[in-house]
Amino acid sequence: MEKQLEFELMASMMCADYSNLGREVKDLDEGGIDSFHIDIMDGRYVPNFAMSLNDLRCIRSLTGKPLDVHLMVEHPLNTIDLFIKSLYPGDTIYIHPEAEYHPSTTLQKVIDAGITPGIAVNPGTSVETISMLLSIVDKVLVMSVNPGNAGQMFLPYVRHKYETLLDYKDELEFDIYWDGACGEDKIMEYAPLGVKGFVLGTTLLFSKGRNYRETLQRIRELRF
Ligand code: S6P
Ligand code: MG
Repeated sequence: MEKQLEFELMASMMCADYSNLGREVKDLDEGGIDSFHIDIMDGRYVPNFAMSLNDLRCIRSLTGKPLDVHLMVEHPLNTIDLFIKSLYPGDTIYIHPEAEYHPSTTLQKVIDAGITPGIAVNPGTSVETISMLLSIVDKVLVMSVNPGNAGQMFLPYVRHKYETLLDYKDELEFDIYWDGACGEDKIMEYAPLGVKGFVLGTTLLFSKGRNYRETLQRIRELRF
């Protein structure tokens, strides 16, 4: 029998139209997005710059929905206070464990501040490498493309990692989120398996004109 599943949809705000960011946030908010995904890059950990702290603060002031801050920066401990200060309980910070000497120290700082702790896992990083952190974090953001850019091709070898993490998620109490090249086909395949949420960028949300409400509604009405 077909069924409707509950899953979260996040808007990748680096793909938004910055000529009218306020309108973008309002349309996504009213269109039914669950949270706003904020990609922060330092030009070192990844070869790009995306959104700034000012963009984050601007979006934080425009919506009451949660923010999902994805830090693609070297040594996030050095600047994590700036992000923590700009967020509310219920918001999330993801760090890349490879970017930090002592990722659990940084994650503890996030936890102590009442922000939801997460790790982002690169396509080339194995579950074994990050297994000790799985019991500390609430969320695991699995990268289906290499971090740094929107509009990239899905890397099929990450499928195996989703399967492994899905096996651990209940015992270690974390949720799995999808980031990169997310189309309806991926939601159809992975939401029923237990992936909790999907970051939507150019593949599904920002490439289809500006009617976010219609796009989000169509995704919500998918039958599994
Ligand atoms: C990539 C970043 C992602 C992208 C998102 C874009 O470094 O972390 O959040 O913005 O994946 O989606 P798409 O559909 O353009 O790949
Ligand atoms: Mg991201």
